[in-house]
Amino acid sequence: MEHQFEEWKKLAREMRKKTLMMVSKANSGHPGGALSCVEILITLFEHEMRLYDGPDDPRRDKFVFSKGHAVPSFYAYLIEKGYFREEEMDTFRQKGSRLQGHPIKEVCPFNDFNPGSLGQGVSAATGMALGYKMKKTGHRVYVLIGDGESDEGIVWEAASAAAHYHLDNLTYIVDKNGVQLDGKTEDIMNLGDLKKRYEAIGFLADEVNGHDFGELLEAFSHHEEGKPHVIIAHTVKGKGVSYMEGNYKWHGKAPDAELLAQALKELEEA
Ligand SMILES: Cc1ncc(C[n+]2csc(CCOP(=O)(O)OP(=O)(O)O)c2C)c(N)n1
Ligand SMILES: [Mg+2]
Repeated sequence: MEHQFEEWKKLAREMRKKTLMMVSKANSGHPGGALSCVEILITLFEHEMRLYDGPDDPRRDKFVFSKGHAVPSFYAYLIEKGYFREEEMDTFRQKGSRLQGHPIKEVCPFNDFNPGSLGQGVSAATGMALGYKMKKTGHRVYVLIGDGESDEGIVWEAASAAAHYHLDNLTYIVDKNGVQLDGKTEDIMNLGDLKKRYEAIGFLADEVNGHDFGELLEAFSHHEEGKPHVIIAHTVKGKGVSYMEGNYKWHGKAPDAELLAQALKELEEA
């Protein structure tokens, strides 16, 4: 596994570099939340999800990128894996591109919902899991949620339904980077103890360091019959770039050429 982690760390660095290059080139996008979920995406797609023969395989597990604004690191992953050509990076957020500011399921592999309005992906993923459960297809559904996104009432309506209908084929992953659009989550709308909240509703809940592959793998291996699963992943917004880390100002702002160069250098030397 150690060898695997070394490979994944290299992949994480490349994903972070490409994320920043895309956002900088477009002069638009959301680097902070894209950088915080890199290890979560790698663990999901390199280990946890059953992808079988790829995006078009009807048997594969489903993925909802509910905090869809943070998609550049997912595009970077798909570029690294050859699902998008490297040149396509330059079209990020341009008209007609497959790489829109929020992923489009018709053109983005492994993306099973068109997100954008925060909270809705959680509700959609929960409905999908209910459908698969009723049809006994065996599909699992995974949804990536932001901590700021967790202010949305719809998240909690969905969570209640997930527990009520015993959706043990459903996993919520909360990217708890502590920061939302314009400040710290605890200052804007304190979420309290998320683990306890989910447990009180009826979830199996884990809390991990969301940059630690070992902890993520361990949490993903947990399962309890009849319960939906939530993994609360503590992360750093802007992870890997000194001037972005923990700073809400980089939620939705692109680095210029000079700051991009600094970021790429830091990632290379880390
Ligand atoms: C319903 C809705 N309200 C507001 C927005 C605008 N918006 C985009 S990102 C964001 C902050 C999200 O914060 P968080 O979920 O913590 O994301 P992350 O830190 O992972 O980037 C907001 C308010 C939106 N996309 N949808
Ligand atoms: Mg956040």
